[in-house]
This record gives sequence, structure tokens and C-alpha cells, in this order.
Amino acid sequence: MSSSQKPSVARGGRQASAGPSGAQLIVVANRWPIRRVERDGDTHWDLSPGGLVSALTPVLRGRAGMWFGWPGGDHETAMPRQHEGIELRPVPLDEAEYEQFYIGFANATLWPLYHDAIRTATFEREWWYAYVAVNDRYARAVAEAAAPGATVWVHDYHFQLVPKMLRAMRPDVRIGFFLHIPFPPQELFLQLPWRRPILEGLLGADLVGFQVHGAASNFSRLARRVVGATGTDAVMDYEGRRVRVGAFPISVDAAELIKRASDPAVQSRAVELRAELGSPDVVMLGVDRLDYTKGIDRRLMAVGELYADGSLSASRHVLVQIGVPSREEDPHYRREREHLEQLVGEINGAHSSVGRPAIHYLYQSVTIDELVALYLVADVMLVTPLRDGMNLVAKEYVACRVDATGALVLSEFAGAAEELRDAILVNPHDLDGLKAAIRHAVDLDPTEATARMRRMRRVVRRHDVHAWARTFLAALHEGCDDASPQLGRP
Ligand code: GDG
Repeated sequence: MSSSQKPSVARGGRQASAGPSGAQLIVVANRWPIRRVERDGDTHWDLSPGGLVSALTPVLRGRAGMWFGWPGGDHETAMPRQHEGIELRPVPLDEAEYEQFYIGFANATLWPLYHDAIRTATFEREWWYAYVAVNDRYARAVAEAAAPGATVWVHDYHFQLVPKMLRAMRPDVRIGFFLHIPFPPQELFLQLPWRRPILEGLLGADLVGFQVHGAASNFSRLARRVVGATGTDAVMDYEGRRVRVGAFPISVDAAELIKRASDPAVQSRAVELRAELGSPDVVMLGVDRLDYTKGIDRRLMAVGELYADGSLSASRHVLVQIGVPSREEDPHYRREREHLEQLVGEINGAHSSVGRPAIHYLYQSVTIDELVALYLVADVMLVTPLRDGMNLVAKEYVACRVDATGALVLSEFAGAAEELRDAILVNPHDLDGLKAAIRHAVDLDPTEATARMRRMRRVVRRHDVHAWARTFLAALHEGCDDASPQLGRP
């Protein structure tokens, strides 16, 4: 969309409300809770992966809940209008918006900048105009559908302008915003040519939530410095309104994962997988969206050097690395994939023997049951992002280790490191430190491993994704007269 085009509520954004008086609880997220999958020549709608959907489904169900997002692909084809009692509302993107709003501003401007500028962020005015237009479309669609005094929960970096836009249209609604990725320190954020409207956009919310305290205080400091908000890091005053700011670390659906990990079919799949891998002494596992922030190359380099110096041997050890295809249209991601595949090739070429590769690399996604079976078979889990808002894979691994065995190597730069203090914590930029951490995990004394895993399991079980949603929504309604949403467990 060009800058001169006036944003409007697009085709397909039918604003039928959940009832005569509209929806009481609305979620705005880039994706829908279900996703289109082509299988056996037919179109199916499967549950989107990740804990967000399972956390929010019980909250939205039965409360005239509505979910606004982009269903992906061509919006002319028939789409479901409901999922488990939740009204689904498609917000379409045309091809230019997909390029400029999604691939461009969201993923080539904000994503690298917010992740410590691991890659150089690109600042393009056309992309910004598309970002404004798409945020405006979402705000209008929500404004038309929300019941009087409704609660609106806006998710992630794609929609930082929605809180302010929506408040201008519907001052009666309660607005929460949660950022799933890191919020950068001042030196980086200040590079953003649109720093002011983004901070103002976020300050339109009643509650702005982050994964960790560091991100929350980065935001509050910037809000004071750039737009003149006043108050503490936790409670700010801006334009005569009170805005709460805080850390709400997201988690996983621990009970659901434990159920899957205890399923005899999944457990026997884990046994089968170990046999298929040649029954090695130690299975190491990495599971990541194939993203340059996830530190996969450093991990492979460390493992390669350990094979080279004889600390690991393909006859006894193996690494399984799943790289889930992601943002393949972006040249950064294509280059990252080529780089990783070259590294895997070099390491396997030098250190495998026939039938015993040093690394099994899969550029594909696997089913949830296969993923849980992989977590069960992994003696050592390697989670080494250079920067990560939280990292759910680390928490999923811990939840699935029902027998309290296994070792987790975890980057200090993942939000999860603040809670999983019993992981083997590592600076992924330090190759020798990474090698030492992997060796430590491989050789960890089983009694110590179990003590560490038990403590981590307590953290993940107690603070699951349902507790996260409950805590956020309770904080959003703190100090206001209306009742907070009923947050029953599923
Ligand atoms: C963003 C932030 C934050 C992965 N491979 C498969 C599969 N997955 C699932 C995992 C996990 C999810 O995808 C990945 O979540 P992460 O947290 O690791 O990473 P991001 O995608 O970068 O998510 C992150 C998160 O938002 C939530 O706030 O933690 O920091 O970057 O749930 O299990 N699922 C299936 N097959 C796969 O092959 N079924």
C-alpha cells in the first residue's frame, strides 16, 4: 500500500459481533488460533502450535470471546468462523502489505532491532506507512466489534500502535498489551525513526506486559525520556492516565505436555527413535525455528569442535537438530539456512561414519507427539539463542521430562534463564564456554541432573501458561470496578 492510500477496514473484515452487544474479550494476534494446512489434497484447519492458543482458548470460550488475526494465504477461500466457541475474525493483508508490513517492518525492522541488532535493522518509510495502515485496520475492526467496557488483549510487536488507536476510538474498553519478544535497551531503540509514535502507541494500553523485568524497565525509561511520561518503572502517568508496566513471563501448558509425555504410544515412539538413531549413549537435541537469533550456528560450531577434539564421538553421541522453516521469503533467513546446512555438511563429512552421522539435521516441522517423543529421547537439550524473549522449547523440555532425568543447556540471553536457574547456563557468544557447558551436560552426574530437573519442573508446573494468562488479566483489571474475566482452568 502506498503512503497516499487511506487505510480502511478491508474486505473480509466482517465485523459481525459475538452477540447483539459485541464481544467482551478480544484477542489481537498476528496469527489465528488455527492454521490452514494442505493435506492429502484437501484443506484442513489445524490448531496453531504453541501454548498461547491453549492458554487463551478457555479464557475466551464462553465469554463472547473473539480473535482477530491474519489467517494466512488467500482470504477469498472459505474460512471457519468459529473455533471452540471463539469467534474468529480474519483481517486480510494484500500482497504489498504482506511484503511491507510483515516481511518488512515487522521482521526486517523491529525483529532484528529488538533482538540486540544481531542483524542490521532496515528502516524504510514505505514499510512504516504499511505498519500504520495495518494497525489502523485492526484497531477499527476491534472498535466495531467490542462490547461496551470490553477487554482487549493485543499481542506482540506487529501491533504496537493498536492500543493508542483503539483508545481514541473506544475510550471505554480496557486494553492490555503483551510483547513476546525482547524490548531493547535505549541505545538501540533510539535508532528507530518512529520511536515516538511507537512509545505513544504502547502507552495507549492500561497495562503493558513484557517477558522479563529488564525489558519492562527499558520501556519505562524510554517512555520517560522520549515522550515525557512520569512515575515509576511499574506505574506511569501519561496524558492524565495511569499505565501499568510489568513482567509476565509466558509459560507452557505443562499438564497437557505431561499427559502427552506419559502416553504409552509417545513413550514407545521415543524408544523407537533411540533405536533408529543407532542406540547412542547420549542424544543431544536442538529444536528451533530456523532464525538467526536462535544461535544454531554457534551451537553447531561448538559441537563440531567437540567431535574434532575427541570429546564427542559419533559412535557414542549424536545431535538431532530440528530447524523449523520460517520466514523463507527473507534473504537473511535464506542465507542462515545455507550457512547452517554447510556447517552440518562439514561436520558430518569430517566426523560421521557410515550409518552413524554426527548430526541429524531436519529442515521441517514435526507433529506435537513426535516433538514430545524427541524431548523424551534427548539426554541433553541445547537451547542457545543469542537473544530470545522467553524460549518455550526450554520449558517444554523440562515439562516433558516426567522421570526427572536429562540436562538443559540454556543461554543466559533467553528470558527463560531467569526462571530456570538450574539449567547449565551459558553465554552463547563464548565458544569455549559453550563447549564446556555441552561437555558438562553430557557428563552430568545423574543424581545432580535429577535434583536440578526436579527444581526446574516445579517452576514450570507451578507457573504454567494458564497462570500466565490469569496473572496478566488480573493485573489488567486491578484497580478498576468491572470484574476481571473469569479465568477457569480448562
Ligand atoms: C516467540 C518469542 C517466546 C517448534 N518446532 C516445532 C514446534 N515448535 C513450537 C515449540 C514452541 C514454539 O514452536 C516455539 O516457541 P519459542 O518460544 O521457542 O520461539 P518463537 O517462535 O521465536 O516465539 C519467544 C514466544 O514467542 C512465546 O512468547 O518464548 O521468545 O521469540 O512451542 O514447541 N511445534 C511443532 N512441531 C515443530 O516442529 N508441533
